[in-house]
Amino acid sequence: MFRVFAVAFLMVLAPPGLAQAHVVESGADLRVTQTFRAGEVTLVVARVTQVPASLRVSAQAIHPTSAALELEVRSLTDGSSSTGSVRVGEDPTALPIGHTGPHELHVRAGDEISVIPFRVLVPGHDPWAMVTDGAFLISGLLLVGGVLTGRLSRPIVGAASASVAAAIVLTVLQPSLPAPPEGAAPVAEVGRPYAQARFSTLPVRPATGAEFTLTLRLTDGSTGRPVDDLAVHHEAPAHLVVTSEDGAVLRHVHPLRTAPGVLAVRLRVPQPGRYLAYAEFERQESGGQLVSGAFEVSGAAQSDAPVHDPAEPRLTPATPTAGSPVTIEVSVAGPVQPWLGMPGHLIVRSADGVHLTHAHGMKGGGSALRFTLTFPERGRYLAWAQYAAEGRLVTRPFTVAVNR
Ligand SMILES: [Cu+2]
Repeated sequence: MFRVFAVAFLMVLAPPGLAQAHVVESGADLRVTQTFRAGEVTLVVARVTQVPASLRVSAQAIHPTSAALELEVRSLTDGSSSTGSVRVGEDPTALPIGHTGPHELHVRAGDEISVIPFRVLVPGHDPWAMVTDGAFLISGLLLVGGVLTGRLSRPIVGAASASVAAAIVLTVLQPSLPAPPEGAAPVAEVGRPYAQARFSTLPVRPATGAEFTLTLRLTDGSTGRPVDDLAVHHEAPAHLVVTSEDGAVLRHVHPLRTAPGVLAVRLRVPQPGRYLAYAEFERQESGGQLVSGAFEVSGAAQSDAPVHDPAEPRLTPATPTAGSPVTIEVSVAGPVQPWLGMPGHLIVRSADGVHLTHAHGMKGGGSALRFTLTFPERGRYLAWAQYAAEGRLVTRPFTVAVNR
């Protein structure tokens, strides 16, 4: 009883554990969004509490596609694997696994394959819990024994009190002596070096209206080796924003990991000219990073390209100032579905392409999404509010003038 109370108390005091978004553990499901040619899919790998287990994998999408995804889960510990297939919005498939530790989820859609590394973690064996339980058990036995025999002498009460005190001390110490989950990676002492990024397209000179592959190669700034330790943040290992220089075209996609340190996505754009590409990602145990590149598209403009519905946002203050936060409210029609774990996203690029920022929106007053951000310097900014509604991704462009 006392232990239950003490533990409950500690749970309130103890800070919540750092989110380890690239792992499958008893705490949370792993959600990874990937942009395939057929559409964007969020793979959901359900939590496990023990191994062997059946790993339940399902697929979700804003805009459901009927295409099946072929799945394979592979243990990097012994190479064992199991396969299955899943359709968006349907029941999860169960893939048997036998180990904790590093795994890969291979996802195939048509001729595209993404290999998603992740770790299976289960609660570790905690030697302190046994000691604490033992101490409480001894104190309980001493007290109960004393009451039953009618001899609650001072030595017995003293021994019981000592056991309770020892148990409390151990319980208090436990958060600083946690058992690492089984299957966890060794902890690096410091953050990782910056990743150096190189963007390329195939073909080298894409044509309007024709599919091309945009590839991002990441190498470690220290060793020059491929960067293959991206953490999943906002439900994707990397967020890629591609804009035409004039801002008329925007693509916000989540590239596939095609090889260690290589991320690729198939794109099609309607307008020729220069395009700016930005990728946001996070190495494990390190901060976020934004890298950029550019490429050229030739050919004639496609007249049948879908046109975005411009937004007329409400700004507070009405004239934003560089270096001070501004609140931007964008009205939405109809109920908003979560996308990448948030109701809304706002991408902001300076007209010259030097700055790119990304803000997350909360539901504001009435049917509006509210974003708060700070512009770094005066000038004209291109902005795109994005949210999911009625089974599609809505992009609402607007511009903001920052005067001083
Ligand atoms: Cu994204």
